[in-house]
Amino acid sequence: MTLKLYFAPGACSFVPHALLESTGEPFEPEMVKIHKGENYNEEYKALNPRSQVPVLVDDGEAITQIVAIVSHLDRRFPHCNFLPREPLAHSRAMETLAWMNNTVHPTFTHVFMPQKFVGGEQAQAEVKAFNAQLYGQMLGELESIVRKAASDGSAYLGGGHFGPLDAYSLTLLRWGGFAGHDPQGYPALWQHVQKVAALPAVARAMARERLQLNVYKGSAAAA
Ligand SMILES: N[C@@H](CCC(=O)N[C@@H](CS)C(=O)NCC(=O)O)C(=O)O
Repeated sequence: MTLKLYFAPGACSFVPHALLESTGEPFEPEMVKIHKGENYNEEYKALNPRSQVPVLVDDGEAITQIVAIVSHLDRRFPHCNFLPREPLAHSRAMETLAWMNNTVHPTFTHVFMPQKFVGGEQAQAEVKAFNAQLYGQMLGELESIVRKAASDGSAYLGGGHFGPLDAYSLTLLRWGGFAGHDPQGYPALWQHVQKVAALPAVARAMARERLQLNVYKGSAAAA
């Protein structure tokens, strides 16, 4: 079995990257420089015609989309318990994972790459400002999710084991810094993310991507 992950530093590909590190199994990390447009070259487009990271290649089969990759890794490495086994807890975890991936994540994309959604500098500035404010509300929702997990006695967002919700929370709160939101404004989330970043496997993924946890430089920085 060979596993290869195409990732970009600081991107959403951090989620499978951290999970793969925590399996303890060998995998090949392949960096894609999206800031240099490498995801649009012909070779990469042959791998993923949508030109996005992450891509997980498992024994020659390319799998895209975080939700699908997470599900694949969960089945591939059942002993890691990336997702809860109990049916309702599993559905709750998938509910939150889907929300992170289909709502919170694209809201940040509107902040980071407004040019993907609208033309013209002024319209782009408006899209960016509107979504940066919306993103802050979503981090507030994530703060409530973290508080609820803690009050339920769960060490991690999916229950007793580190998993995709924890890795995604780290990524989303980091991105919040780029959107002008101080991570310390979300105390439970910030505390949780710091705990997750200290896990040896997560720390290894962060070191490979050279990630700084707190990228907040003031609210004006997002403007
Ligand atoms: N729904 C996709 C989202 C993937 C995505 O948005 N990837 C971003 C990085 S966070 C990307 O590759 N962007 C490059 C581009 O669009 O040019 C997934 O779950 O994999």
